[in-house]
Amino acid sequence: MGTEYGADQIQILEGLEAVRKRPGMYIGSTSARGLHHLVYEIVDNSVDEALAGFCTEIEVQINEDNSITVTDNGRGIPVDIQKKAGLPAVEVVFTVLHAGGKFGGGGYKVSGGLHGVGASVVNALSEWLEVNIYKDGKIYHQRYERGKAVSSLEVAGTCASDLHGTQVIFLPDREIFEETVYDYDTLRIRLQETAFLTKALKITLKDDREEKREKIFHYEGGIKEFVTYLNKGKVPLYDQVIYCEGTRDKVYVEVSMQHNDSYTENIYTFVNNINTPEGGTHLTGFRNALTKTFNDYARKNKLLKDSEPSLSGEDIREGLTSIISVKIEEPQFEGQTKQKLGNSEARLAVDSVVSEQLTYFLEQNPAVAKAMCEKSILAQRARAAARKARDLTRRKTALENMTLPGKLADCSNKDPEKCEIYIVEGDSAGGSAKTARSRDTQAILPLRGKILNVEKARLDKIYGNAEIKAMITAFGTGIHEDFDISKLRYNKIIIMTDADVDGAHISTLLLTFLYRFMPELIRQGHVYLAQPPLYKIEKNKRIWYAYSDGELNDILKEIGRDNNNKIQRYKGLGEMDAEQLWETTMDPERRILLRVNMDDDVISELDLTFTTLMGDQVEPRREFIEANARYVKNLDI
Ligand code: TTJ
Repeated sequence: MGTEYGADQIQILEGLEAVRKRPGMYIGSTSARGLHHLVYEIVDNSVDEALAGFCTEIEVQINEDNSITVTDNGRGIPVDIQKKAGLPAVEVVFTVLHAGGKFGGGGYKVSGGLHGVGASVVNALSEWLEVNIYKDGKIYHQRYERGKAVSSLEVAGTCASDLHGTQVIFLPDREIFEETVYDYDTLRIRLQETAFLTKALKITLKDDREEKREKIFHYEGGIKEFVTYLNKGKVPLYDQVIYCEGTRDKVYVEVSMQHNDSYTENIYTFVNNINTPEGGTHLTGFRNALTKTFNDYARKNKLLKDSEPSLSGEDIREGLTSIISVKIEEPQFEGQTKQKLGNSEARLAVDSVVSEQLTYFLEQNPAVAKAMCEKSILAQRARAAARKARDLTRRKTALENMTLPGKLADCSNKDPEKCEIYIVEGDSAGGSAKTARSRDTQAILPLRGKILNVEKARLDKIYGNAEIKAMITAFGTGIHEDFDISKLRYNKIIIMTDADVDGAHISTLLLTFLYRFMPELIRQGHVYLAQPPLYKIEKNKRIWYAYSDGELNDILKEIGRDNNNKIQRYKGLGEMDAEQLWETTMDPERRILLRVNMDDDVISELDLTFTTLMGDQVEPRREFIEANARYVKNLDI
């Protein structure tokens, strides 16, 4: 084996060559994102085995050389010869394109999402990959290099006769990937999400590199615990997490939900464990059921008088955290990014399961029903007030072309592509920035004091807020359903705050606003954080700026640490004069900008930071501020 090539083998090799030639077609990208995708592809096979009821534990280990080991305790990939290919089934899994998930038949498969491409693609993109299968007292082993088998499947040893499972070890190919260092937190977030979605499955993540770490994710309550986790740091409106579960027309439905005292809706939907950020039929079914069931209950129990209007879906969903998870045999994905569920049977199934079980829940828990109803009625009133305020601003747009805010020092260039706007904390820093800027392309909008936390205010108050109004008019795009990216007046929106804890907090509040009201701006990469220096070092009339403590040390090492340098620690933007501000933070040739990212694949770090950490409780918020830099990843110079 491995030396004689039949027609089948040649086809196989051509298939994997195609993967190596155009990796992006198969895993989306060869950046860090694609690198992490390899792990998900492999782990998804074990999750399928768990969904089939044969695997209870998965361990993922990042090894010292950034190779990855995935081990499960499932039945083990079949090792018998597959007639069609004349090869052991396991070899087919790793060498034939799209062979993944074809064994056993039936059941729900995780693979099938955007890049659910199977193990052979991971193999093709790995410098080497080894598989060990524990089955019937034997350990089967095979090794591949850049997709090609370099040994035949052989029994490499014996094991206890009741031991069973699969282990895969692979090293992503440095010839293919621009980034080959795994990020623990990226894997942690995704694996935790998978564990929440797969009730009782235990997933261990180990980091065996310099900084040893280990985390076990194991949730008996599944998505019920997911909601509790998402509501951490907020005040729940009632103690219970409502949970509905059932199967209709072969669609397995699970829904969990709980209201908190905030005003935002946080609903995450999944199909076969794959996040569907654009929603789809399962979400529609849920919304229908919730609105109808709740109104029916409220009327029947006189929480709503006959004379009062029905509560809208939006009113009922205010402050709702919910997970909708369906498992379906043949999911159909629609929409521009193929992230929206299209199967109509999913709508009917979710509607039916939720209607039935929510009705029962409300009848059993009248106090919860009452709390939900009171909150919804308040939401309804606030929405009416907000509508009035918004209609006013809308009319303005139509009639007088909306005047730009007075505090805005706009740029003279009229080509949005070339323009950028600095959102600056405080009037004094705003003043320096106005002097420092390049008038042609840089606009400055100074904001005063604390920015409103949109997670903790109702719409009417938000629309009435001067700073928020100023930003909305300056950007030009409108918000929510009115949002129109083609009207964006600046290609870059740059948040510039002091490099301290207060500054970090203000950045967060601003990002929260952008994230909730104009998420497309972040998604399309228009939002940046300016990076003012932390230190100025002066020696013999020469000046250095350091943007981190590490950099300060490097500079001091280079120029020598002595009494002749005067080191200045910048406490705020205000301590810099206009020229310094320009040199260090605003000059497009010299500044450092951090682009704010949003990853739609998983409930992103950004999402979690906002949902878990922007709430009322003090401790998580402090944690957030300390970890503030984490959700800002791409470096753009
Ligand atoms: C399929 O149906 C027959 C019995 O074995 C089933 C199977 O293939 N199970 C399975 C595959 N468990 N674990 C895997 C697997 C694990 C890893 C880490 C990687 C791959 C490609 C598959």
